[in-house]
Amino acid sequence: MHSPIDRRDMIRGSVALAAMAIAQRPLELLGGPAAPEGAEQIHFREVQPKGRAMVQWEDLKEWLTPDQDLFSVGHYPKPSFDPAQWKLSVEGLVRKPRTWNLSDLQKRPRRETIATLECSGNGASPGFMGAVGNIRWTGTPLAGVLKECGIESSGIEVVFFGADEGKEKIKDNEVVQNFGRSLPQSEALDDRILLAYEMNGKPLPFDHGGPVRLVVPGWYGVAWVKWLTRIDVRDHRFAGRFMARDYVTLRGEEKDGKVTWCESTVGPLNPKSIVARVFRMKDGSFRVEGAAWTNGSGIESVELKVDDGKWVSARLDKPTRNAFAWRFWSAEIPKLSPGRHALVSRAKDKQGRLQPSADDPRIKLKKTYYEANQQLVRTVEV
Ligand SMILES: Nc1nc2c(c(=O)[nH]1)N[C@H]1C(S)=C(S)[C@@H](COP(=O)(O)O)O[C@H]1N2
Ligand SMILES: [Mo]
Repeated sequence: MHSPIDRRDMIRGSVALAAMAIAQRPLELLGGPAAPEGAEQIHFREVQPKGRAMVQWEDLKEWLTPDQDLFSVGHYPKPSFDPAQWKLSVEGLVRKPRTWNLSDLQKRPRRETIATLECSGNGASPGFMGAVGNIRWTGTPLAGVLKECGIESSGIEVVFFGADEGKEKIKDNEVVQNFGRSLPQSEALDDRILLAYEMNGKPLPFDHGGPVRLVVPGWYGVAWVKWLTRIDVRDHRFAGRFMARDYVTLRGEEKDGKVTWCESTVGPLNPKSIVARVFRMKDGSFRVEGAAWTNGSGIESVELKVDDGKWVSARLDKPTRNAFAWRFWSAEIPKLSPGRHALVSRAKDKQGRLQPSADDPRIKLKKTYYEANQQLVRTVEV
């Protein structure tokens, strides 16, 4: 059993109080389900393991994920460099190659965005189901920096390298590589992509890629290169490990009774939702709360199903102009008979994409664990 108030809750509580004190903040920043008065939280039978920084769904209270609850993923040993000496170079097929330091970037136009960061492995196992967070990022648009350097038209690919490196065996060669991911030139010039130097209003922590990381709203985390030090514009598609060997989804596609297999690199987010918290209200009804997110199209609707019942519409929390942030949602269940019940949600995004069930061919014929956006069934006993 956990003590009713642990240190994290206290930190979270004080963050919430601080947030309330800033009354002039836009309403959308305060969004988030308050614990309903006099309600009793019902815990799921499936227990989410603790121990690693992640969203603990049953504790989900704040729309903006507190720093200490944000997961962290690194594939190579953490890089060692003096953050004060940090530099970013833009090179390759550009007319004016250039190097920036942190204060150069901070003098450029400042842009803030709230965007959900999700690891594409999130949801692949019960121990890794909170690798997502909704964060306020601040930085300068990448597009301005690229335009200033003047990308050549032959520069079809923009490759982003982190300072972290490791040995890779490629065919019969063992070579040292930096963490690298790329975007096609047309995507890289999207002015919503940031060279971010702040997270939730404070300097970007080293663990999350400080002093500067790439923030690619609407894309899976693997594209959000941390400890960004080099941008290389090239005339060939980049096929480094994290584009072409790892973070590749293998899916079977059935047509006319025949399955063809397709490998694709992990890119933009898929629609996803989760049942996070359940309450028994004073009047005996139940309230279910959760979150939903997708690529930049935004969430269109969330539905909830109890046992073998019909899908019913959930209420989406206050709209936000920002399609890259997750939406909180809630639904009321008038009555539940004593015993066990299965609760499941599904999100639809504005592109009309529906979150698939676990037995949907899109999931059943997916052989790799990335992009695990299948509906998650949660069980309660009342
Ligand atoms: N340089 C570098 N950037 C990286 C990674 C990495 O290993 N090295 N991991 C990526 C992956 S897979 C994810 S999910 C996100 C996680 O970001 P976070 O650690 O801030 O949560 O960072 C991405 N950027
Ligand atoms: Mo990831």
